[in-house]
Amino acid sequence: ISPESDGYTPELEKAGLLNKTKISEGGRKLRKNWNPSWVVLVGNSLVFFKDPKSQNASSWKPGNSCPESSVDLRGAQLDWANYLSSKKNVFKLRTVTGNEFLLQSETDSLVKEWYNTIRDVIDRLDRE
Ligand code: I3P
Repeated sequence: ISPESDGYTPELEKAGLLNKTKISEGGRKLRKNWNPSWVVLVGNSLVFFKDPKSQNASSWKPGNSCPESSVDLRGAQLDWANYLSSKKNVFKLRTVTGNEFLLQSETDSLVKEWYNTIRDVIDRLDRE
C-alpha cells in the first residue's frame, strides 16, 4: 500500500500551547497582537489553531478542526528574540515569504524544547 492510498498523514513532532504574535507580513511590519495559540509541528509545517481550550494532540489531523494558519518551515530562520519584546522566552520565526512570528511562553523549559525541535526540522530540511 502506498502512503497516499493508506490515508497517510505526516508525523506529529510536537503540539502545545504558546503565545503568538505575527510581526510582519511579506516584509511589512505589523502591529503586535499577542494571543494564546495551539501550535502543532507536523511534517514540514508549523500549524496554528485558535481557541486553545478546545484543542488536543489529535486536533491537527485532517478533518478534525480548521487551522487558523500554517507556515512552511523550509528555508525558515529561527532566532532568539528577547530584544523584540518585554516578555521573557521569546523567539522569532521568519518564513521564506517574509512573514515573521514571535512565539513565547512563561515556562523556560517549554520554550527551549520548542526552539530546539523547530531548529531540528529546519536543519533537516536545509540538508535535503
Ligand atoms: C503593544 C502591546 C504588546 C507589546 C508592544 C506594545 O501595545 O502592549 O504587548 O509587545 O510593545 O506596543 P498595543 O496593545 O497598544 O498595540 P510586547 O508584549 O512583546 O512587549 P512594542 O511596541 O515594544 O513591540
